[in-house]
Amino acid sequence: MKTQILKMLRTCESYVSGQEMCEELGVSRTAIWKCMNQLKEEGYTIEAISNKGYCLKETPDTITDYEVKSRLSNLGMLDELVYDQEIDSTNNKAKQIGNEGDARQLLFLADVQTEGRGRRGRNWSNPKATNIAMTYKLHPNIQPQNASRITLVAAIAIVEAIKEVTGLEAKIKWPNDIIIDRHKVCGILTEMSSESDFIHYVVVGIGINVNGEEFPEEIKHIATSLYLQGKKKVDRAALVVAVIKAFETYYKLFLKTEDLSNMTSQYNSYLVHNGHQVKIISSTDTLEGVAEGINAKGGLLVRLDDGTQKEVISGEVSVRGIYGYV
Ligand code: BTX
Repeated sequence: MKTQILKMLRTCESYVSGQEMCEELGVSRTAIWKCMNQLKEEGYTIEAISNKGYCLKETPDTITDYEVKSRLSNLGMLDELVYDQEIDSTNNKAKQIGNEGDARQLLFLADVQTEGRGRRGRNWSNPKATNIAMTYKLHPNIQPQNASRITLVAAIAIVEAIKEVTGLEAKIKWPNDIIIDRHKVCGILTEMSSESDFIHYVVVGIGINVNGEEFPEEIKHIATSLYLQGKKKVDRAALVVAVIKAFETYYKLFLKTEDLSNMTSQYNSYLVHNGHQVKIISSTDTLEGVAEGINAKGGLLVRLDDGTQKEVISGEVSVRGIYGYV
C-alpha cells in the first residue's frame, strides 16, 4: 500500500484527498491514515490539509522497495524488489533464495551490509546507510560460459545512471570497477549457479559508494563516493531507478546475442584504460602493453610491446598511474 500511496502523492498535481485514495486503493480512511503516519515516522514530510487532502513535501534519503517502486511506472523484467535495512550480503541473500528454487527475477536492495563481498573472497565495505547495495537474481536462457559478460553490461548501465543522476563522468576499470578521478566508486560481483549447459540463476551484485564522507583506513586511498566527487548529496532512490532502467535496456540487448556486440562502442568509450599502457597481472605471468578496448566477448584487447595483439579474458588489470598504489 505504501508504494501506491507514494505513487499517487508523487504523480498528483498538488493535493490528493483521502477519499480519492480510499476509492483508488479500496481501503478504509483509517488504513490510509495509519500508512501516512508510518511514512511520516520514516521521515517523509506529508502535509495534510482538511478539505484538500495530502501533499508530499519531502522524501527521506531511502532505498526501500516501496520508495523505489513508487518512482517506476512498472517493474519491467523484474518480478519484485526486496529490501532489507541491514543484511550480511545482498548477493548471499539472492543466492540463498535462488538455491531454494525461486525462479522469479528479483532485485535485492540493502542500506547496510555486514559481510559485503568482493571478488575472490575479498571484502566490500558498506557499513553505513549512505550507500547502495543491490543484487539482481536473473534467469537468463544463455550459455553459462557467457554469463560473466553481464558484469560488463552492468558496468555500462551504472556509468550512464551515475551520469544521468549526478552529471559525473565515471569510467570503467575493466572488468568490474567503476571509478571517478582514479578512485573506486562502485564494484560489481557476478556469481552463478549452473550445470554444463543450463543456468539456474545469475546473481549480479552492485555496490555503489553514494553519500559516504569517509572510508575505513585500509581503503581510503582507493575509494571515493559520489558525494565526495560531486560535493552534493545524491538521491539514492533516483540512482537505483536509473540503474534499473539502464540495466534493463543493455541486458535485453545482451540477451539477443549473448555478447557485447551491440554495446562495445559504449563500453570502450567509458573504458579508463583505452589507449593507455596497462599491466596484466594473472596468476601465471605479467604482461604489459597498450589497451585497445574490449571485443564482443568482453575480453580486453592489449597491444603488446612486440606488436602482437592479445585478448585477455580474465585476470586482474592494473593501470599504471590510475591508482595511487599501482
Ligand atoms: P573487488 O574484489 O574488485 O574489490 C574488493 C576490493 O575493493 C577490496 O579488497 C578493497 O580493497 C576495495 N574495497 C572494499 N570496499 C570498498 C568500497 N566500499 N569502495 C571502494 N573500494 C572498496 C568488487 O570486488 C565487487 C564488489 C561488489 C559489492 C556488491 S554490494 C552488493 C553485493 N553484495 C555483496 O556482498 N557484494 C555485492
